[in-house]
Amino acid sequence: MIRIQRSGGACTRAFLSATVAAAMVVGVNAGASAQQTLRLTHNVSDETTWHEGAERFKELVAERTDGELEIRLHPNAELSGGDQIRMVEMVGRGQLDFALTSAINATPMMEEMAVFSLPYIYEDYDDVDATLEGPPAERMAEIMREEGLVTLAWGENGFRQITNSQHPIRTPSDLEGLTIRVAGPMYIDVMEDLGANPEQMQWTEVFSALQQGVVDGQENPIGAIIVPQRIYEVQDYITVWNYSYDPLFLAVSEQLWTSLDAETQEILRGAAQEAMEYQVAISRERTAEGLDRLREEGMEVTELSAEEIDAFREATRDSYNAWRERIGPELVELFEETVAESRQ
Ligand code: X2X
Repeated sequence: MIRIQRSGGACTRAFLSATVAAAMVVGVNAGASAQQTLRLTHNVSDETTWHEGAERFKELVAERTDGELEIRLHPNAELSGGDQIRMVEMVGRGQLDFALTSAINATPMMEEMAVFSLPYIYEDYDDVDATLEGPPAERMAEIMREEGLVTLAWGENGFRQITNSQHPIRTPSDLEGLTIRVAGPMYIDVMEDLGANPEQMQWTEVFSALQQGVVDGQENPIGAIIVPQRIYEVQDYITVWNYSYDPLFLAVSEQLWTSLDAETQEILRGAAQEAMEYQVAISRERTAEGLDRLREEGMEVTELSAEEIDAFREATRDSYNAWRERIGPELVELFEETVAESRQ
């Protein structure tokens, strides 16, 4: 049987809720096979590749613990009232067990997390993989651990592309005056560099905001989000500008983690890594086939030349430099150098 041990110490709310939950489950299932239920929260719909990755994790854990550990999935940030940022904080404090979410949502808690999504720090998947499979990812896991989050595996939201309802975007000046929904603080500065009006908003509110014209546009990855969440129903134009990459992480609250025995930890880590490998693969597949799908759905797709991309890189340089300071130049350099080495 897998045991979540009670540890001594202060009776915080999180401690109480974890022990009460564990006691309830044990109580209900007292008898032949005691089962424990843990909660995984994520902030997008149950049709996304995030959710498919979470389901794979749940299945692998059930299989490898002979059904003793059940992971219950909670999409749409439903355990934090739709708040995708509070959701991560709750896991850090031990109020929820697992989070599967994008680095951007952890940026308000740890500004360092913005390093991944600095404009044009990555050009392609090879750049991304060099950092996520090397020392930069290890360094990020240490930073997250200080906030109570144990990183089990990295997944993929993807390169974020911009959609809008007004006109094709081909140059920075095409963004002037457009109201663009953004997910986190760094993007406010990036959008301001481009002359757009950024508006930070919870993802759960974006579809209706686009539908009602409260905002003109938004930016998100194609395979993981734009296609499965049917953004094409409320947006006519998409530009593939690869301006910012966004990884997912699957993390467990440190409070829960340290209460688990080594065997259970190993099962969870292995299952998370396998599930996220799968999640990355399907996100890339769906992205590769996604543009055709979006055309079929009636969107006008704008693809950019290398020179056109350069114009966006130039235009966003101020926010890159400002965030370089906020994140910490050494950490940014670790990413930049890892990418540069992998390109040689
Ligand atoms: O809110 C978004 O844009 C999303 C779904 O990509 C994140 O969680 C950052």
